[in-house]
Amino acid sequence: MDPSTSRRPGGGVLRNRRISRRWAALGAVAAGLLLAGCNLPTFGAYRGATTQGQDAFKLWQGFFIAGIVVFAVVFFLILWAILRYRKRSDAIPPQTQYHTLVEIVYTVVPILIVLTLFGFTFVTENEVDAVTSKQVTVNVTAFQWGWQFQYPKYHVRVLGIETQDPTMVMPVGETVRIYLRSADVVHGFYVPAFNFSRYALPGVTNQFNLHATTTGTFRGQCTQYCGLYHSLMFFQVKVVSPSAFTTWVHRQGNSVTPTGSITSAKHQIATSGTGSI
Ligand SMILES: [Cu+2]
Repeated sequence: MDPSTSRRPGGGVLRNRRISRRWAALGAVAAGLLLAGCNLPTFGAYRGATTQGQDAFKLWQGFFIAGIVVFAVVFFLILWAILRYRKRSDAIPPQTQYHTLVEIVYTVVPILIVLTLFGFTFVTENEVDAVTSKQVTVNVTAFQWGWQFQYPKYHVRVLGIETQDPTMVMPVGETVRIYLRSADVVHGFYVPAFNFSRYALPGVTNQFNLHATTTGTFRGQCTQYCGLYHSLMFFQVKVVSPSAFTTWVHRQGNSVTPTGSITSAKHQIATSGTGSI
């Protein structure tokens, strides 16, 4: 039986109302999910131990939710098309060359989604990359194969090679400015718990702020394949209270060697067995 013959007068209006109600329900669910944003799963990412990392995390959550919504809509449409237009007889259904409204919708909607995601990314990147006021400065130098963390204000230098991971100590609740350099080849400064990664490039100084919000010790590593012992190029970031940071600085002050090349410092580490010189 032709379905059109069973339609009652006014049936189209009723159907439209039902569809509107379904979309309203879907919208309410989406709004509820957004309002409950804090309780949403992490989708495999770190929540971020710095304000910059938390900004990146929120962006990640937004992207993941957008991906889920797009997946659900596409999956529903595929399923609907399969069921609604399944073969019911040998009769060839009406053939249409184009459908202007549908074509406009499936062109405009993806463009709007991309523009929206681009806008959120732009805002977040500006927040993460902002280098405003700072309380502590750390010069970070990557080299084959280790890290040097130098605190110019306190004349403290921490250096570690492949067998001894160095630890960068920083105070919680204060803004730390990092000046990142490489002494030889391209390296990558990456702290997963901070949701942050940046190139260390020879001849270039990259600068960024880190504002830790929780204390703890976090793993860091080089993310660019930089030679034989790249896989051993780890470091730690230890976030402590400001008073503990001051204590640490004073303790380091007794064994400071603020000058000297990385090569000579590496030799000292190898012979003295300490990563803090
Ligand atoms: Cu490296």
